[in-house]
Amino acid sequence: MENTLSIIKPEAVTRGLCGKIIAQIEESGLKIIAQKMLQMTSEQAIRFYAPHQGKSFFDGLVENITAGPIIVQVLSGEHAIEDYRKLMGNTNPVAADEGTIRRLYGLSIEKNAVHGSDNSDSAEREIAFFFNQLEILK
Ligand code: 3AN
Repeated sequence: MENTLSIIKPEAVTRGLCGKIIAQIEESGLKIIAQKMLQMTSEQAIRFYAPHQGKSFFDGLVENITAGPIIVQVLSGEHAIEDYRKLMGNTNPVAADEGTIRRLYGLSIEKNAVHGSDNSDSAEREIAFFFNQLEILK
């Protein structure tokens, strides 16, 4: 089994979309094996998004992710990383396939409702950023 980190971003949480997004995740067959709600500080966000440091959109990334509460989850599945990226859809909601989370609920490329790890190394780093082993179901 493979694990991936999911974030339901502030623009989705404040618009009351958590239930719908979580239902879509569950219906896809991905299993939620850890979940919590929190609000990131700027320092935490800068650390979390360190791989994007130097990119033109970095400051906006930090601003958006700290704008309100988020839900962080560990999702499990045989191909959880790829499956969740398919379920999320393209980074830019207007380019995302019909029925994907970002197409349905994303507002813009900056406010695209959800985050999912993009490979196994980042999944490991991102999961460890938010969860300790005791918080993740086996
Ligand atoms: P994804 O989340 O689809 O893996 P990444 O990892 O390339 O996309 O980018 C991380 C986040 O940065 C995206 N979720 C999006 O919110 C933001 N982002 C990516 N590309 C751009 C861009 N060209 N302009 C503004 N924000 C961007």
